[in-house]
Formats: sequence, structure tokens, C-alpha cells
Amino acid sequence: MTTKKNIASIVCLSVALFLSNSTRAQTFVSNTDESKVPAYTLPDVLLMQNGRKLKTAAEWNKVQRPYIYQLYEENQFGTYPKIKTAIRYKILESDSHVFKGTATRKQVRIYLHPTDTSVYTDLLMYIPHSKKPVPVFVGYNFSGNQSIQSDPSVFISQAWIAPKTKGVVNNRATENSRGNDTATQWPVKEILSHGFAVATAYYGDIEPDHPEGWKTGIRTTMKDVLNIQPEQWSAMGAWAYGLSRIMDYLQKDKTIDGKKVALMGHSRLGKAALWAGASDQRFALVVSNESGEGGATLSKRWYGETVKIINEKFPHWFSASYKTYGDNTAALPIDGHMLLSLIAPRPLYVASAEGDQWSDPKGEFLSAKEAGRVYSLFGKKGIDTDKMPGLHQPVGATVRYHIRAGKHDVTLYDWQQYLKFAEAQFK
Ligand code: GTR
Repeated sequence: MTTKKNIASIVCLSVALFLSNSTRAQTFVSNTDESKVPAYTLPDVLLMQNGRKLKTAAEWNKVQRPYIYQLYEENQFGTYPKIKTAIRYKILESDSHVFKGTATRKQVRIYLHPTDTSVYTDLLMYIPHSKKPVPVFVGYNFSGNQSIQSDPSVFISQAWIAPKTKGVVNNRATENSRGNDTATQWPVKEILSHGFAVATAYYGDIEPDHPEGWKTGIRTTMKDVLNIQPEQWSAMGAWAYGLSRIMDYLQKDKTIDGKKVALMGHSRLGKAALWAGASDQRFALVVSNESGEGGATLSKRWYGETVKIINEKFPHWFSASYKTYGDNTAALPIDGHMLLSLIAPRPLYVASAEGDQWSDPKGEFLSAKEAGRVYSLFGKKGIDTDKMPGLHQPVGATVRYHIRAGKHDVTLYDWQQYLKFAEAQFK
């Protein structure tokens, strides 16, 4: 006989099963239907561990910032090396007559290891001629320095490069990879025309971007020097660390204004740039170009790429701890707005593309807006509207945001906004 009690337990069981299935579906499946985004709660970036809301920039710097940074180390990127090693470098090549004599090209080998000369990254720079040190845009490229410009004098990367990249055969770059399809991501002439230098390196010099890459990257080669085991950090951590060593070099280069180093990263390199900007406050300005999941966007918002998907596809990008949230983003003590808040009070630009729903443009906007609360502590203005702006309508002051038409990429439009922003901020 079916009693009322039995019916009640059957109903409870079905609800529980439905809920667990729908949570699982949310993590494995990517949602791109705004009406299906369930409610979520973001951790309050101003709420301190002692339950009190912080009110001053001093409290942020002293208490909350280190706390949130540590949460990122523990839950997403792994430990950031605490030991400092000095870089050494060698100018491999320099030519002061490029772009009709208006700029210098310089290629610098930066040695990361104190003794082992096989651990290095090659920095390609284009520097506009100027009487004064110039500001610089620095960032990684996806397929070797030769890919950003069809300049026959740029050394072809010897490092492992992902397959399916134009001009790359058996994971090695060939002549055909010069100025290949990632070339638009670094519009050198445009950047120079605004008085900025360009400094870029191939991220694979630091750690090849595949699950076994750590075996030949700095997580292995620098393990003893940095006193940190490969599994204690992540590929993202290694790439961020590499950017800081590039910063070490830039601060030694007399042609560069070391106080005006703007860091820009696209996509996975945008995630690395945000972690580098959070870890090293010498980066005076940070640009996140469509960094998406694990970067600027909100993981707790079920839209686009999920924590579960990114960790399954790229198991080496983040720490093992991040994987434990794949089925339960509600338990994450952090979210994108907190990563962005670690850039405060330095100028921050977050950009999305309409055709890149995978990165969740709205999540990136909401995250940037929320980070503005920390900027307010410093008397700086973030984004003062709750309404997602239309295409090509940048909003915000010290935290700025835009969404443009087109696919997941870096375009001239993006760069024009970053240059205008950096010029105004560095005045
Ligand atoms: C995608 C990944 C994104 C983004 C992108 C990229 O496959 O899911 O998180 O990082 O790669 O870096 O191009």
C-alpha cells in the first residue's frame, strides 16, 4: 500500500536526483542561453575573514589583498615561487634602422636559471626612437616571435609549438610561420605610432602548452632553484612567473620606462597575464583580452566554458585543487571579480567579443564591474553602469570594458582602445 510517507519520500528522491543531474549537467555542458543561467552568489570581495567589511585602502593592502591572493594560490593557480632569482641576459641582435629608421628592433635572450644556460626565453622588442625612455606593451605570443611580424630578421623559435599552427611542422616553426595568423594580435606599427614599445616572447619557452609540458618547462628545470615541486604550481603559474622575469629585464633596459609597463594577454595568455599582474605589482596596467574562464569571467555563472570543462581539456593549466570544484563551483571561495580586484588600484581593461560566447562576455562585464568596489577604496572609478554596454561602446574609467563584434581574437579595434586607455592612464 502506498502511504503518504512513501509518496513523500519518492518525491524527495526524484527532486534530489533531478537536482544532482542538473548540477552535473551544468558543469559538463556549456550553457549559452541567458534565460537558463541559475542564481549564483559571488563571494563579497570586501568581506574579511573576521566577518567585518573592510573600509579602507590600507586594510585592503594589509589584510584582504594578501588573503585573497593566498586563496588564489590555494584554489586555482598553485603556489607562486617565493624565492627570487636574478636573471642574466644577452642582446642577441639589435638594429636601429627598422620601420624607415623610426625604431629599433632588439632580440634579447633572458636566462632564468642562475647557471643553466638552456633555460631561457627570447624577448623580441620594437622600440620607437625617443629622447626619453618609452612606455611598453608586453605580453606573450602564441606561436613564436617570428609569428607576430613578417620581419625576416626575427629569429625563428626553436621551441615546441602546438600542432595545427600555420607554418609549424612536427611541432617546430618553419619559415612559413613568419607573420602567420596570429600576426594581427601584435600590430607593431600601430603600437609604435602611439609612442609605445612592443616586447613579446613565446610562452612555450617557459613551459610547452600540453599536459606533459611541465617535464621540460621551468617547473622541472627550475624546481631546485625555486624550491617548489612541479605539482605545487601550474602552467599558468609558470607563465606568470616568466612574465615577471621579462619585467626584470625591462627594468634594466634604459630605453624603457620601467614605471610604464602595460601587460596584455589574450585568451589563455590573458589568464596568465592576470595572474602575473596579481603576483607582480610592477606591471602598471593590465589588459585581459577575452581571458574567459579561469581569467576575467565568473565561474559561478553557468554560461560558456565551465571549470569542469577547462580542467578536463587543459589539466596542466591550473592547480589540482581547482579540479575539485568542477562539480561544485558554488563551493569556490573565489571568482573572477576577485582576480581582477588584485590588479587594483592599477588601470585594468577587460575586453570581450560578441562571437566569443565561450568566454561569457556578460560574466566578464559583471566581474569587471564588481572589481570596481576595490578601486573605490582607492578613490578610483570603475564601471558606473549595471547595464552591459552595446558593441563598440567602451565603459568605465580606471576599470574599463568593451565588447566588440567578431570572433575570439585580438583585433586592431581592441588595440586602439588599449592604446588610448594606456596613453590616458600613463599621462
Ligand atoms: C580554449 C579554452 C579557453 C581559452 C582558449 C585560448 O580552448 O577553452 O579557455 O583559453 O582556448 O586560449 O585560445
